[in-house]
Amino acid sequence: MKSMNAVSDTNQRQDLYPSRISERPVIIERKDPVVYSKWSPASGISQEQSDFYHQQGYLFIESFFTPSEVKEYRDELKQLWATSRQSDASEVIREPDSEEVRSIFNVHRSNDVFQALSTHSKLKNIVDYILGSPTYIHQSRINFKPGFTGKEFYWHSDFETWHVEDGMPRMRALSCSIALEDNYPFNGPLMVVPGSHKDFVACVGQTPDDHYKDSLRRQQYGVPDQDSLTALVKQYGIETPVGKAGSIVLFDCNIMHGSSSNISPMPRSNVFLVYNSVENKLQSPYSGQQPRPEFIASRDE
Ligand code: 6CS
Ligand code: FE
Repeated sequence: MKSMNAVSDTNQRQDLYPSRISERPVIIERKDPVVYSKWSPASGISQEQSDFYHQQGYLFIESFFTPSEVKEYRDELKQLWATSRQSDASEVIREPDSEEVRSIFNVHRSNDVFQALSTHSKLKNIVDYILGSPTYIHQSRINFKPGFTGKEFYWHSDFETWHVEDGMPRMRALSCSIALEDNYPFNGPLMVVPGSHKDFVACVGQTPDDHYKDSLRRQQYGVPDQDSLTALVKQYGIETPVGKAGSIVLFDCNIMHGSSSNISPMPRSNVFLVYNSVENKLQSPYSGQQPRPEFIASRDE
């Protein structure tokens, strides 16, 4: 019954950001705001920072968390890493070519420390300001990128996947990446194409069923074609916002981003928290396929 509803929903509603439908890539202009509230001194960031986020689609904040908070999160992360190596839980995602742990999903529900982190008031205040409403966690994960062996995340817009595979209707979500190790230009940090959040790159190719089982190890569908990427990077360039453990990067759901593998000896581990507006709850996936599991895309606050 559920899938019948999904199909009729899909037939009736308008898709503002169609992707993985046409055989040719197209770039569609963003139809949604970036910063949803009017700035005030209570917003948690300065007006300059808010304007920067609006223009560039991301914001880097150094020393956002205190050294003792960072220690608490890092100790917890190390424990999780150790226990998850033996685990066969579906929340634990392995590297594409080995059994090393790449990501652990759903940590805001499965772990008390990360649950508390996800509702950290200083962070939530900024997120709710940008998205202009109360928010909830759409996805949480820890990404490990150990020295020498940590693998890349190819270029993508998160929103493209969340729209097509999870049924997120509008661009009213953002990610917060929290550095738990020092990030350098050479240990596979996040790379963003600043300003690209204003363009939606519709991707080619049909989504295979249960795509997430492969895509979370190595994404091959819902990635932009090389000509579109070249055009974006020619226009906007690439930035690598890096800083010490405890720094954060807030980035819009549609900014083009990725990260390289880590052949340096320095590990890179981050916590990713994705917040979505309560006004932007998930519907049935725009692909018409089955929704991904709850541990990847929350349908329940
Ligand atoms: O699947 C997701 O939700 C996220 N993970 C990947 C590898 N790409 C899209 C999105 O960022
Ligand atoms: Fe991403």
